[in-house]
Amino acid sequence: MQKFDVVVVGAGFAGMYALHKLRGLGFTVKVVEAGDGVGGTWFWNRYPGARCDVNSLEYSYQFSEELQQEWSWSEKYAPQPEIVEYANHVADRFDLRRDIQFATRVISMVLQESSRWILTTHSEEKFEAQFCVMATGCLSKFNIPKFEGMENYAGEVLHTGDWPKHEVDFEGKDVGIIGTGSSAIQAIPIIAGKAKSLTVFQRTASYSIPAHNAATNKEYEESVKTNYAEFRRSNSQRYAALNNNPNPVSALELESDERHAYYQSRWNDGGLSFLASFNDIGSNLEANKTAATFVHSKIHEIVNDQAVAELLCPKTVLGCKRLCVDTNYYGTFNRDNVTLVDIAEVGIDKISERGVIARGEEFSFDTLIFATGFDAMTGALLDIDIRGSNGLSLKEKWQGGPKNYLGLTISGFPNLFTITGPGSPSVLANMIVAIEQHVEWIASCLSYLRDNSKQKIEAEVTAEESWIELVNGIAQTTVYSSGCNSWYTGANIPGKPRIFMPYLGYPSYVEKCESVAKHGYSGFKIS
Ligand code: N01
Repeated sequence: MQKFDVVVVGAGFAGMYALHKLRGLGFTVKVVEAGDGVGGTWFWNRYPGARCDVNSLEYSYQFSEELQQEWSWSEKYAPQPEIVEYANHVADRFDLRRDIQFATRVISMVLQESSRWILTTHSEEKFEAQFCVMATGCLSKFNIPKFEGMENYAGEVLHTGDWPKHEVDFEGKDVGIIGTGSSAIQAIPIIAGKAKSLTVFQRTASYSIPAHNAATNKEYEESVKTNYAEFRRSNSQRYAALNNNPNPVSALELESDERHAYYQSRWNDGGLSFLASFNDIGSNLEANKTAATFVHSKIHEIVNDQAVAELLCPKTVLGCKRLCVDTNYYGTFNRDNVTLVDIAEVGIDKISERGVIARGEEFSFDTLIFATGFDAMTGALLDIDIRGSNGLSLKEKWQGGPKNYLGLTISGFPNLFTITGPGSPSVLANMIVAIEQHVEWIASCLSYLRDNSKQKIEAEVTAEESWIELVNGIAQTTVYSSGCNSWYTGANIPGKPRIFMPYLGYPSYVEKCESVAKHGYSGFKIS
């Protein structure tokens, strides 16, 4: 059995940086990755139109000044192949591959009395490690709902989160797509331009803001690179660690015309910074409604058929589900070959041999695409049979919902760390910024243990309980407490416990992590 100080599960952006950082500190590290390449979510999500919705000058590593100076993004929002190219460049540049074992899925992890972990892979290979770092991703276990008759469908089936490596040919084909979240919203305009027909099954309409993507503005790139460190530092002070130009004014302070004009300017800028148009969109339902009403007006302006436009207008609180960023999404519904099927009230009856039966009608397809999302944040972790102290399984521990401390450690599971786990800012912050912060905190913690000749660290139950209370308490002060249904709460997976998982507010999270470390890892038992 191969033995290491640390085994990292996953070679996405989190696993790659964990390897680089920990190896640099002199730990022996092995990364085990299910896919046959690096890049994690960007490795798997190869659907047409996939691209980042955070400016690539921000959605990139900052741990190496040389790396961030030498790499140039071709577009403001890099497309998926370029992000994978970047991941490969990082893997080569920092010689990561020699410590990554690809095409290897970890299926179980068992804590030994020695507080070391034994990991077993799908091919019965075993690794032993003193510490495990779970870099398994928040959106990596894709979800195909259990529709009746699935097994009967004879056409091609695809999922946006597990897209084939070869190019899918849509030419002359009748295509159906279920779901209208971020993935579908990016894929629909591209597929519509290729397929003979595209039928979109919408259960819940999404708010989407135009990306206005463009080739990288070289002047802007240069200005950022002139003082990249300061650019990163100032972004990290922002709520979501994004350079989103927050407006400190309440939406309710302005007259309606003035407010509309301001929303229009944000719409023209495009992207996620729309959420920062006013300081209370995320905390006050009345303010939120003004943003929603503005987006509704845009949808009605863009879409010719007003009945279709009305169906595309979300009735939910803006931001409850992740805001989408698109290129010509709403306008795609003006095409003759695109049909919107509203299944909000009725759902999908079943899948037949030829396609989908909904609203009492059968829709026949050559290709059926599931853009039905993920068992988010906990799915990939719970897919592994993780057994901690006294044989307790993580599944049992989390049967009422995920509980942990700092989003990084779980009581009963010593020497195990999660990156961008539930209870961390992760998906509601710039992911790569959050990843680097988590990795650096873990690296400092392991160095501290080594320097103090300690073998074991475990979150205290009371610290964990207070943390969950804190995460929920913060969410209660926002519009997320208004009954939001989304993968943030587990609501998209039938039977999954409902709990708001992300920690809201990157800067205050960092402060808490730093304070814990500064106070000798308060809230942890160390031995
Ligand atoms: O998944 P989703 P996604 N019957 O869960 C529908 C990130 N991301 O892959 O809303 C019918 O958002 C479901 O309907 P409803 C980003 O964080 C980022 O699109 O549950 N429909 C919904 O419309 C994003 O939030 C980027 O009613 C069913 C859709 O499927 C996250 O990934 C790009 C159904 C799922 O939407 C996930 O996005 C892409 C059922 N039984 C993704 N079950 C960028 O960076 C589900 N649906 C740009």
